[in-house]
Amino acid sequence: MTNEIKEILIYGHASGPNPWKVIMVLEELELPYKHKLLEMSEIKQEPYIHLNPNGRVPTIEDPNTGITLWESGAIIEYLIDTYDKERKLSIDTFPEKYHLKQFLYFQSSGQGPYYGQLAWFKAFHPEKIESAIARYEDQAIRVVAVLDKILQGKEYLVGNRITYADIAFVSWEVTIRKMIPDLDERAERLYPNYLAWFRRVSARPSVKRTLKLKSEAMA
Ligand SMILES: N[C@@H](CCC(=O)N[C@@H](CS)C(=O)NCC(=O)O)C(=O)O
Repeated sequence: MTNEIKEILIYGHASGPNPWKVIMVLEELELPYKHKLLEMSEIKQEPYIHLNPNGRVPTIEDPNTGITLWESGAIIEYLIDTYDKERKLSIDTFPEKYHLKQFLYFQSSGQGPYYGQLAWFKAFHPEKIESAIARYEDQAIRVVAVLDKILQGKEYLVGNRITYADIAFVSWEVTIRKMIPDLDERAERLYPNYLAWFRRVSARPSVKRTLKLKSEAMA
């Protein structure tokens, strides 16, 4: 089936975690794709903002269906609905189908933005504002604690097997380790369910492949 599918074009950026989150799903589903890496300045200008007026990556263009789509969560839902017919990364039964969406929304609104703000205030903001750094580090750790509690006695977030819900979190979990370098050490003591899950999902060949592509892109 994969042979009949034309390459999906994804616009991304070397260091930004959100495009890599989508690439992990493309890799898992073994879909053909081409990754067009943009510079930060290109993301804010024509011709790219014609595709995505929000001036952020990722965006995909899928010649198989004619869709142009941005927002990484929406792209993942689209890829799952369109291409995961064998339910490799999804579950279609009730209530799991909705729990998958719950975790994708939690990731997109509860993990990504807090981790992103921590990265911004720690690494990019021109002034060092300790209260902002403390606020977002507290929030990042709170998200870790929530995940740890959810994962008590479980290997995966939904249905006791890997799904797009687990995959969606990994890219930001990798990035946040640069902002909280002792996170693994802290998690070993305080958040062992979370840490075991993070290591389990990160060990997947698709995730490892994606992270290798990312480090090559950043070199
Ligand atoms: N909610 C968006 C966030 C996209 C986003 O912020 N992407 C970052 C890269 S990870 C970006 O384009 N940054 C450029 C900028 O902030 O100007 C999504 O999930 O797709």
